[in-house]
Amino acid sequence: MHELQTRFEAEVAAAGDAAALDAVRVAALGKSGEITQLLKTLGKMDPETRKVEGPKIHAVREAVQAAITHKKDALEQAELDARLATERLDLSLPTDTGPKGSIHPVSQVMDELAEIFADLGFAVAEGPEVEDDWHNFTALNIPEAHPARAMQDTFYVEAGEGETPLVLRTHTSPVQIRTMMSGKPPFRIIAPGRVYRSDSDATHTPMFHQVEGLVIDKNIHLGHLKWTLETFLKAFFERDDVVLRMRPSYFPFTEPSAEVDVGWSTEKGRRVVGGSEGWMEVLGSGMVHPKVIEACGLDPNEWQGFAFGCGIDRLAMLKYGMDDLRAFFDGDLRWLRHYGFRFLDVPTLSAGVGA
Ligand code: 2U9
Repeated sequence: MHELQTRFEAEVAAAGDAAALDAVRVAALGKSGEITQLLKTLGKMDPETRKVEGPKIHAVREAVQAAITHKKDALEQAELDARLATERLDLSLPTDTGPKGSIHPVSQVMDELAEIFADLGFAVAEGPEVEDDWHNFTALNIPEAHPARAMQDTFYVEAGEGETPLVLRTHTSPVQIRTMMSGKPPFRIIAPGRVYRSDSDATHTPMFHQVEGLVIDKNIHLGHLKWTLETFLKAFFERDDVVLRMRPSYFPFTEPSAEVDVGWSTEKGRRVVGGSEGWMEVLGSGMVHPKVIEACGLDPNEWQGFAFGCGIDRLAMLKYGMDDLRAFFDGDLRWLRHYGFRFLDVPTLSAGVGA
């Protein structure tokens, strides 16, 4: 074996770290390294000698290069092994999380509603916010001349020549219409979401949130409606002393219709839901009008049910004590920090209704 190969291989083997190994590489294969210099002598050799010496010198260069590469890998592996053996990360240590956002009370209440109604066997249904006239009004037995269709209540979306007029949905009822038309009864759904009405003052915003519920099955009656609303309101307000009063009313899409009041009382100077000092209206409800069931392609003699609707923003105000609806949509960080919820806040009813 060539003397240079023997020497450099020994030096490579002795190199204890990357720096030492690189020094050997420079000494052997660098610009003025010994093997590089030796390679340069090839040019001055006569062809016969070069033929014999050339392969030998190249073999030396390759062997030393291979030894360096091999040693480099071994050193890197050894370094990694050493780090793995000494460095430990404690993944359970708390981290610096930086600024946090919060859950808007409307989202929080929507989650609470979904959870309460899931326990009662209801699924959550969703649909478009830009609706056609048929799904928003006609199918719900709201006649052409009904005031709800008037320009001052409904936001109309400009339609082109011959196009169906579109509206920003004025309630989430079209979601139930779509669900009934695309699925098979029985139905048990809630439809939470944004709705739009051309109205603006301390208690009305042009966009607000509603939740509506719908049950369609055989032999459903007003008793089921009352029990469901009572169970829902007790669970939502987290009190057993929530009392309900149903007053006859009128909605085009329900017959009979009832407005639902809950009893309130005064605690620490605040009016809270529960008790019976007075009444306040929280919901509208009724048995689904046979014409609505028929419009969805079902036989009203076979299928009937109940529906209800209520404002989510109002539910949030009543439960969490806000007094100005407009603040819900101002995006004021101080308000959100005060009334917002932490991400991991779980609804208090995770144990289930009736548990
Ligand atoms: C279908 C059939 C019937 C939904 C209903 C109400 C009564 C109601 C208002 C409460 C306050 C809206 O947010 S609010 O202004 N809603 O009074 N809503 S019954 O009835 C339906 C829905 C869908 C297919």
